[in-house]
Amino acid sequence: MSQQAQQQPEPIYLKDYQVPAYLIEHTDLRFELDEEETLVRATLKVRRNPDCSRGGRAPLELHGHESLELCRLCIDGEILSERDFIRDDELLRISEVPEAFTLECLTRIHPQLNTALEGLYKSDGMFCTQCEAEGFRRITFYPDRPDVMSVFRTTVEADRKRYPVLLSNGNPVDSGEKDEGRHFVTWEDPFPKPAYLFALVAGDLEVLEDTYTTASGRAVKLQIFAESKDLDKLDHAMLSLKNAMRWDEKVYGREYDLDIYMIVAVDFFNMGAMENKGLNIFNTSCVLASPRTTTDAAFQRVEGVVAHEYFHNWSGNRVTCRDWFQLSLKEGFTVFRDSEFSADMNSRTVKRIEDVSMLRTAQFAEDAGPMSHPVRPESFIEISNFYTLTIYEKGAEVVRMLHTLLGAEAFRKGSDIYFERHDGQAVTTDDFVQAMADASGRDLSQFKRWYSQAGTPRVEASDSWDAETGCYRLILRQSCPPTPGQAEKQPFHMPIAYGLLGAGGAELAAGVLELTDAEQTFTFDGLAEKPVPSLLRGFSAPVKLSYPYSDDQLLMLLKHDTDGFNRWDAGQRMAVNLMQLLVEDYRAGKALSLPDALVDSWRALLNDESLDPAMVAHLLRLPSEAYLAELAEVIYVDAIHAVREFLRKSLADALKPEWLATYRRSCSEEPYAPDADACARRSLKNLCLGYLLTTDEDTLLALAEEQFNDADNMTDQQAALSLVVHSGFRDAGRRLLDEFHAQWHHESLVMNQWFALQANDPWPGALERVQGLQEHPLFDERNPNKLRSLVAAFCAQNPVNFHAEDGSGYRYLADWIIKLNQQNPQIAARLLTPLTRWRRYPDAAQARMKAELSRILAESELSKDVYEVVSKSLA
Ligand code: B3K
Ligand code: ZN
Repeated sequence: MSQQAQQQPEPIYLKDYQVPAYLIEHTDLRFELDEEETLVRATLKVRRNPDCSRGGRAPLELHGHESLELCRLCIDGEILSERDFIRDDELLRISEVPEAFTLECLTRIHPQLNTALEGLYKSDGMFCTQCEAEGFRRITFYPDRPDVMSVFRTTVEADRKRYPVLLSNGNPVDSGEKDEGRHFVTWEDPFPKPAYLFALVAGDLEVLEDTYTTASGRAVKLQIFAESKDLDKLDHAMLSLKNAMRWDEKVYGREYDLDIYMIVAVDFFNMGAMENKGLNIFNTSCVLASPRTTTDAAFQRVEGVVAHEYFHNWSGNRVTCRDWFQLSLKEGFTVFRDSEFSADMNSRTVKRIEDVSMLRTAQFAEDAGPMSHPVRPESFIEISNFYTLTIYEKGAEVVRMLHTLLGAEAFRKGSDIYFERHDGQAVTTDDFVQAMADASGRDLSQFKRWYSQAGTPRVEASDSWDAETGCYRLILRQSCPPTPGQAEKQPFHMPIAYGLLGAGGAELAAGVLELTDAEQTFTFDGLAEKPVPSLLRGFSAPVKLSYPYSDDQLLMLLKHDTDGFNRWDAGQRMAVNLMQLLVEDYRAGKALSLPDALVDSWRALLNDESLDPAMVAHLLRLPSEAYLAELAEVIYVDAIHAVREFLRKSLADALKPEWLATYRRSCSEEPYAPDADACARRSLKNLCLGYLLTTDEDTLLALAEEQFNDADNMTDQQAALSLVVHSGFRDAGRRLLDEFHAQWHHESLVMNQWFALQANDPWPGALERVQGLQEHPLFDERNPNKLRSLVAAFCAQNPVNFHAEDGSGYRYLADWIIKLNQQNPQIAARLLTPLTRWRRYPDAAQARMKAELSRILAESELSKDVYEVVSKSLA
């Protein structure tokens, strides 16, 4: 083995799991926060785990990041010398310890130098933490694994003037003054928790307060903290929180357990938010909202994320994960819970369309790429790389399938059993499925393959009809492509919700089929006519289902299917079929043409004022370039873009009066509200404006400018801006960008949108413009939101420019990865995604993408995060 190979990080395996040798009964933490250095005093009550078969032979193992400066270590008051323990990059091992003892540990850390944003760090002027998954080991030496649960008492001490607000988990139990203008607050959290749920915040913050009375009559204080300039943007989060609390009582019978629930908004954050017990920490982008500064999409994201983190209090905190291979236990279940909540609060069909669109583009692409992994992975090098669409979104689909198979009542019974049986425990996905099996009496052993087998299954449907006997047969065949480490797959147990429709659209039968074999035939007798099958209603399983539909059959489903999701999907299937043919024509140098039938059906949709605007807005949106790319054998980026633009412009020209009339009809004088109906109207209106602008007519530019100037909400203003910027009106685009900048330069989140819509501008020269924007005073490469709005928006949402033939886009991304590798490894690894998909592109592009991946791999001192993604991509 070469020297280099020896130093490469090794994966850890689920099969190697061992129970912890020691448990922590109580954790007392004292933080002395300071600008230069922070002192952390940890006092742990430790005892041997009676369930550990290694008994007294097992050393005490504490995780400790290499950045920790160990000042003092004592056992039962005796100071340990360097000979008493061994420390490497990751662990501190003490080989001989008593059965039960007190461990004291004094550690020095430097939060102000922490650019990885894991552990304790500074976001603008405040201190905050992020401990999931393995950030606590950057704060002190500790068994930083989710199956070690402890009661915490935390004292935070800091300068009173700079840090008047001092927060941690649980309830405040003491506070007071110290010398030299310092003060302290002590917090106690009575619920045992793993270290990943620990949180601390210190800053100069304002608060919005409210109270919530639980179903059993307990009053809970609700507090949302933010910088004073953002105090006016917290109402929507507060309302969402109260709605989520009520919903969880009603739908799952789950009440909140502490007397206080706090949320803090911070600007520097690697992901959306974090469910720390009683003290959620949120990226500002997922909690702040006001009509003038926030789009409808962001209002809905705030509602969804606030609910998600709240729901974790049961699915995650009260019942947590045994190890990180079980991550989807809490994430898949909680995403399922938050998506059902959002469906209940808004439009169920629209929510399902949005979720499935994301799953089918991004998660399916992940599952077809080098990072493909099962919902319960077998191994990982860096757990941060496994906060994926597969764990979250596919994990939620797996829970949804259980809900479909068991029915709402048995599912609820199963969730009651799960929460009651495992309250206060760290458990596995098997435990979850077992609770569902016990509640329903069903054998779910085959179903569990959804947790262990990766890849997107395919289901091929065909049928036969016997007119004489009225017997209809539906044949379903399933298969699943190989994924890394899994060449062969066993059949899945999948619910296929269906309906059978007569020629006139009447529903002849409906239900749920259970497909368990590689091939299965389902027989329906006594039908008067050959039906058209509506399959996979509501997207009842996360699979690619094919059936040889004719356009006429799809049109019939589009008009008559009682399942809203499948009505939309019928339209998508028609559009995808057409676009795939046009891509071939384009590549063969043939002229593109727009079929009259499409124009006629869209005209009918636009003219039918009785239809739900939300549905119409979705039906008239062409499948995205990303979705067509995911479906393609080889991705021809320019052809896909050209075809989609051709269709947009042709449909705009052919239906101009209809677009204009629908636009006008969808304008409203009502004051702004982010409810489902109003959002649907705005979405349809802005869709129409987008088509209209492709016609390059000055009067329509004037219409967009008028909307930009007169809008009383960010949805309409930003839509007008981005449509003009992305249109052929280049001068007007630049002018509006300047005006928008002048109006909003003081609003950081609004400026992120301003960056992003320039970064994903498909016109030539985007890379130079993005590079220019990196010099903008508001761009800050240490802030993940800024990196996402410029670098990620360019690399992941601007395919034509990112895949430019000169390789400039690939080089640009690789340069960023190399720069961020040390500075913020989590963000670096995440930004890498577009390069990892190289196998899907034509040969010349493949070679250029691989060359950049190899250049990254050749860097010395690659973080585990980046090493894992790059090495797996090249394998
Ligand atoms: N549990 C956190 C995610 C933590 C990510 C750590 N790299 C947010 C959530 O899913 O609710
Ligand atoms: Zn979560």
